Amino acid sequence: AGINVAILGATGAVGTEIIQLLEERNFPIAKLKLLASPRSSGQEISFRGETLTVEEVTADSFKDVDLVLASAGGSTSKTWAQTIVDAGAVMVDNSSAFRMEDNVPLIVPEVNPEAASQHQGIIANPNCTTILMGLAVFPLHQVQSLQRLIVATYQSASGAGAKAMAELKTQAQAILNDETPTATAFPYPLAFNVFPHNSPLNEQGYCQEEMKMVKETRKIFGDSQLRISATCVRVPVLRAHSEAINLEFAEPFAVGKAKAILAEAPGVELREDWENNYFPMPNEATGKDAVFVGRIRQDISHPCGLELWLSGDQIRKGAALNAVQIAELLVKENLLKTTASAVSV
Ligand code: A2P
Ligand code: 11C
Repeated sequence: AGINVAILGATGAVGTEIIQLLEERNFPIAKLKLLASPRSSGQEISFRGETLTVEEVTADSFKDVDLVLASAGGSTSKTWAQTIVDAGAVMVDNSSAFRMEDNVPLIVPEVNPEAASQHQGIIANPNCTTILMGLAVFPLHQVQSLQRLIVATYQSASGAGAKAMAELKTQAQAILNDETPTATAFPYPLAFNVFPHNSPLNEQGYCQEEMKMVKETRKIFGDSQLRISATCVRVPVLRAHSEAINLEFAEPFAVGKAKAILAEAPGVELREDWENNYFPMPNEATGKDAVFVGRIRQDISHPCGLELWLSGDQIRKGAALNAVQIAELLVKENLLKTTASAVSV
């Protein structure tokens, strides 16, 4: 048999990685359809030794499709979601469009795979920073309930797509040539610079990216009261995000115990060499599936606090890999069917 799969946003940073992962992980595909905007219609992409042609997404695109992996931005997802569900396909959506909808499971397979069975046609892939944080924090939260989480992010250009990655390189080159860098994908030049995440600010002074970390983590952990505060910052790294995380528990959490738990945690790789001051770095996390976690230490300001540091590939586990793992979960649990039109989008 095999599954008919469509990738919406096949030419983007995440779409490109999804195609590679489907091949690498031998996902049981009967037919793969590559969809994007009219701009890239006709572009050729190779998959399993075959050359596939990118098509413009239209109302007919989803006929005979079982699974859509969407990564073309929130507005494109909103435009096509109902058509996809009406066609009887399941949509795994990488955008933020439906994440907080009650009838849309928001899934990190290592954390809350059981939520997949509740889907009504759409499953959302969380924000990259949320996924990476969830992998490191949930195994500890399961052992000792978390009281409060404070996080600061160091986010790469890839979070803003392929254009932003190209722009970072161009800007770096311009600066090395003593030229003035220009910025279009970002509001300011990112090369040799850092700035707070540029998503819209709310009345409390938090940007949208920060509130995604708060709300999405609560939904995935199934704890609507979890106290979280985030500061999201863009750094001139191409494609892996890092995070400094402070965790407060009700009781002291022994550092050795936390390390032992994280050494066994799915999707996590412990990386620390204290003698050599060697800890996770985004350039080493790039292209890797695991989230690298290290620098786990007692918070000297709080007896029940732990500090940790992580780096994880934003495009891979932060987006494409998580989406493909959700697809694998749907196949494994026989959930690749939908009660068409049950979802309101
Ligand atoms: P295209 O290459 O035709 O613009 P990234 O996040 O790396 O910028 O990628 C965004 C992806 O979403 C690309 O594949 C892009 O296709 C696709 N995309 C953007 N806008 C649309 C749209 N209106 N309809 C379909 N695909 C879109
Ligand atoms: C960033 N995390 O790094 C964002 C991009 O909700 O999926 C992805 C936004 C999202 O800027």
